[in-house]
Amino acid sequence: MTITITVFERSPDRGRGLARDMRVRWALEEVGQPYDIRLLSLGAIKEPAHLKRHPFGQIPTYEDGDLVLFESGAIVFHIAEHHAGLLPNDANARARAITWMFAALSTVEPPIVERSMAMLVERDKAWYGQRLPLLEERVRQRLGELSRRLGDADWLDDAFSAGDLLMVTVLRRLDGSGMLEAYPNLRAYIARGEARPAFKRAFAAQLAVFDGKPSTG
Ligand SMILES: N[C@@H](CCC(=O)N[C@@H](CS)C(=O)NCC(=O)O)C(=O)O
Repeated sequence: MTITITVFERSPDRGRGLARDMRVRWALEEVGQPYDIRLLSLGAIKEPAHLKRHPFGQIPTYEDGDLVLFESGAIVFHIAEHHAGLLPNDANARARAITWMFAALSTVEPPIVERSMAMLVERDKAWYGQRLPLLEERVRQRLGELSRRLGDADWLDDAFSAGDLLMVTVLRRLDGSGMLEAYPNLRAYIARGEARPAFKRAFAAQLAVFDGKPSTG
């Protein structure tokens, strides 16, 4: 049974690799699992057929036979649990890698998304000028803390893991914001993630959809 994931038929980020199917594509590439894609419009993700897959009407989803999953973190975790390469075998190292997965999605991503959403939908509000610096300060706080913890290590906990995969995709959302400039080790960390052959294959596959040349992974 081939894995099928849902992705946007027209990428709102104009092919920058930020839509969250990128995480799933990258994880599948890391473990060498082929997959098909189901292209969906922004309208189709809110229709009953997709709401059966995803209660919140979003992408990505993951289908493998009878199993249907949503939430990029849960999907990456499922892939990592069933294939070698994304979680260490040692029990404690594995628990730490899973901790970093949660940290990426529940501690680092929210302030980054909050800032982007404000820039997208609150620009015309009277209070926008006062709110934005507060949101940026929250992002900077997390970046500073993460930067201190990473130090000069290559990855968050010894070998590359699903924790790094998620953290790199989260940090990439700040691309073009200028906010990463103050953290050279985080920029190098992102670049190390992007240099992985599996990332490059995933990025090319997502970009191909934006360019109108979709291919499966
Ligand atoms: N927490 C979810 C977030 C999913 C999400 O926000 N997906 C975006 C694309 S990256 C989406 O479908 N946005 C359209 C919408 O929410 O209507 C996950 O990690 O999978």
